[in-house]
Amino acid sequence: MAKKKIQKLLVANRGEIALRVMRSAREMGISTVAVYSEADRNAPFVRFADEAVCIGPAASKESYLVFEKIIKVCKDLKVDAVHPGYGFLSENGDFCRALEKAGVIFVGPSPQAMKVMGDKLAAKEAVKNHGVPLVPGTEGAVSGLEEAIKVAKTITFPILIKAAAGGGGKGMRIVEQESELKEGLERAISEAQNAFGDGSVFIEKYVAGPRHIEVQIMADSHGNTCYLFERECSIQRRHQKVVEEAPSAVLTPELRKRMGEAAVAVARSVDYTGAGTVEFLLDEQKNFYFMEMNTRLQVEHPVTEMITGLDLVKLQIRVAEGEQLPFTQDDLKINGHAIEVRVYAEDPANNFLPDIGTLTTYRPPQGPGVRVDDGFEEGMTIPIFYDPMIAKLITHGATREEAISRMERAIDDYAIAGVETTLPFCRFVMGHETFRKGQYDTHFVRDHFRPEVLLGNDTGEGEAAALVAAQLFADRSNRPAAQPVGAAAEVSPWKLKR
Ligand code: MV4
Repeated sequence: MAKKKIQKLLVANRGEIALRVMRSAREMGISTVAVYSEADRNAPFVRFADEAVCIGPAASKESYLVFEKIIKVCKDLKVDAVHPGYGFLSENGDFCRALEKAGVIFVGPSPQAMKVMGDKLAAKEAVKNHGVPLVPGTEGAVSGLEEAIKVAKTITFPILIKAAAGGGGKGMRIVEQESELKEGLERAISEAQNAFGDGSVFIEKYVAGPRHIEVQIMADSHGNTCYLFERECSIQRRHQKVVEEAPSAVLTPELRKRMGEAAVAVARSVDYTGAGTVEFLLDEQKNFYFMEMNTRLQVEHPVTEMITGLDLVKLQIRVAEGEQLPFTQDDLKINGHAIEVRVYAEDPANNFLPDIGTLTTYRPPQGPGVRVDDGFEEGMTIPIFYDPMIAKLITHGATREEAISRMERAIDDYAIAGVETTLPFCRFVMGHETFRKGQYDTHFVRDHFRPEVLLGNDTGEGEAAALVAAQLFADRSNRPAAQPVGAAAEVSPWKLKR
């Protein structure tokens, strides 16, 4: 790969990630271009950019997803490279190719690597001869009921039917016994066809009570690939992550090394370059299995930055310029512990219903070990057109305990009024003994959370919940009330309890 200095970077994204990418670019002396929709005219990322171009109406399909408009801006403003952030066009191979044709660098992997990893079956096929453990199941798409029955009997029920074109939990179906297999298979195929335009499905042994552990990798175009350790993302709701931490509380150094090396093997199998994430399931016996690879910078990348001291965006940019990674695997060490909680404009007391509105009060927490990646300011309205994430709150500490207590302090210091947020839910998680022990899996929310615990009228079903409530009460009672004065009507129930 030829080396080429990037002097001007366009960020094809919005909100917190656009701002976060531009900050690193600026520190590198790279000038920044924002593209924005009419709904984001006054957003901080637009103001931060050296240049900004409106690319259309609020709806993503008419702005952030129209890559012809973005490529036109690249040509008009003589942009050298595009960073796609996450979501939107970040995993769109056609966009990469169109940029390539226009002579613009895409900050990310090759379209080919993206394509293979975007197809879950192709991904399994690519990695299977590289010593990466896979969940037992079909090799390739299921040809029909006969094969499905045969495989299911070999691997034993329960099984999981997954769509090849799915991912992130979309298009999955559990089948508990043979009598349900015919109908389950038919439905899975028709759902996959409808949702993705591709009816290919495959079968895996269903792993009960798994943990979601993903490994951050970083690869340059000179054949160097390193793992930047893992993130534990098991606290999620309907496949939406809410709390992430690094490192995982349950990996031994030996298991960490094995998973890290497996992740590197996955990346190498497709000649991966740039930042990527290899997702594994870890079962109760601590066997790990490759699930999928995400070919983008992820929302939760800050926890990795906090424990490694690295700036993943700067590394992505250096790699895109054709530079070598500035470290080897042996140079990388884990420093302390980091936790991220996602602050969504959703009401956790009301089935996480999206709550739109204006941030009448918005004061993020500060202080040692606290990082806030956000894209809003007080007085701004959360647009209804996009993901309702307001911010990511990240804390770092010397130990997991310190990261947790720092997170509790930071959540309590976070003043948001005007919309309901997931902060009370995150506070609940931090106080929960199962979380504090690190002994949680992907069923945590289902098994431990009921909205009543946030409303303070818990019916006494769970001792843990009562303990948490008592803990929260004790925590609050020795603190002065810090309320936005005169905004009582807009104060959230969480804030009222303080
Ligand atoms: C599984 C599984 C159990 N067994 N595969 C969901 C997202 C996708 N990346 C993989 N997923 C799962 N695959 C087998 N063979 C359980 C899940 C799963 C899950 C995984 C990670 C995080 C949260 C999850 C929630 C439900 C199911």
